[in-house]
Amino acid sequence: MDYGFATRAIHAGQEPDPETGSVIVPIYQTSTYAQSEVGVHKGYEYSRTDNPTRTALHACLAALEGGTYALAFASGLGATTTLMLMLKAGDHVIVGDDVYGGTYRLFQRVMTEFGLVFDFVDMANPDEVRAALRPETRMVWLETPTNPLVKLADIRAISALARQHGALTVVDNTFASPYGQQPLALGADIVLHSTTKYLGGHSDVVGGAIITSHEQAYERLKFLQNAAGAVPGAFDSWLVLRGVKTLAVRMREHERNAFEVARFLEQHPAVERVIYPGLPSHPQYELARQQMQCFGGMISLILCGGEAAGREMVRRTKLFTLAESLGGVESLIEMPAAMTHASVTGSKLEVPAGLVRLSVGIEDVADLLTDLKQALADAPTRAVGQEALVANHSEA
Ligand code: P1T
Repeated sequence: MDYGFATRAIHAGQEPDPETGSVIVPIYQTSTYAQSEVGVHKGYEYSRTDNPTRTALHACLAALEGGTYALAFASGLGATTTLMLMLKAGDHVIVGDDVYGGTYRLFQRVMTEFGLVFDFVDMANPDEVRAALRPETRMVWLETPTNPLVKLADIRAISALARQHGALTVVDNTFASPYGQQPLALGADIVLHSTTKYLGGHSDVVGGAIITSHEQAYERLKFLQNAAGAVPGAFDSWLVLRGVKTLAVRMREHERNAFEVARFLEQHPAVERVIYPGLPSHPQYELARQQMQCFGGMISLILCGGEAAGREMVRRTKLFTLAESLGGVESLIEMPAAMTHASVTGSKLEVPAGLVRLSVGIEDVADLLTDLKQALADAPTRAVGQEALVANHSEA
């Protein structure tokens, strides 16, 4: 039956246990499974290959992204590494010019050593993707919205271009979550998640996932998941499965709070620029409305006082904890250039030193606004800020 999103999040792959009636999928904390004769078993041999708790998570994640298959990994980067193992020396990958710093580091400082070739282009402009395609292009890799500049890519247009060329499109859907955006329905071949973020939702687990309906890609990835071994343990699989049950309600609250925070910041005299796909001021607002069902809780901003003011803001917030990561129920704040994206420094992907990133949680929004207000109380405002920005520039 074709259940709605919230129903699938709670039930897909999670029928009560036929033997005990357990309503919740048990944590099968075992590495191996008894065989009655050599090769005769109940579908499980060894937990790197398969584990029943992980199997339930696979079914649930596939149902949420509208895919046929899903595979869970020990981290988002574990999933990304496994996807790279589908390629061989000489293969070319087109990547967005704004991606998570760890993704860039893996591609540029690890995978190039194995002969893979990466081009980083502005995915906001499909013509740049078209111009970058080469005979040996095997994969187009995009984040939308991007981390940390919250730029969008037109999934439908780029997937169509890649498909014509015989290349696979991979969408890192971590920022939007499957509640906010369904890349497979828009033509993408593979969806990737850091389940550490909105899917887990409680900042208590590190994990990753790949979802696809592409049978050949799945067969290869399933083989590689076992062959390379970056699998999550049973308890971590269970934590993600539990987190996902409340994904729909959490995402609605993240979005509601993020809207209020974004509007508050947009009005604040100390704020130079706010980037949130739900704001009409976002340069790709129309695209956001077309391809996203929920704009999520990620906001980036630049203060009039530049980097110094940003550092002061993140030092002063109390409810917004200064920490890497995102997508949990609690609000976080960070400065990507010095933290999550330190590894893009000096590259084409370098992000503004003064950029501040908020992961808006689901606390009472009045408390979040009060916290931001006090953190910005002494920040340089527009007139003063112009001078500060000029000063920053001349230093560079
Ligand atoms: O941290 P890990 O579970 O390995 O996921 C990597 C990853 C992949 N894709 C995106 C879009 C991500 O944001 C991340 C991880 N990001 C952070 C830790 C961060 O604070 O941005």
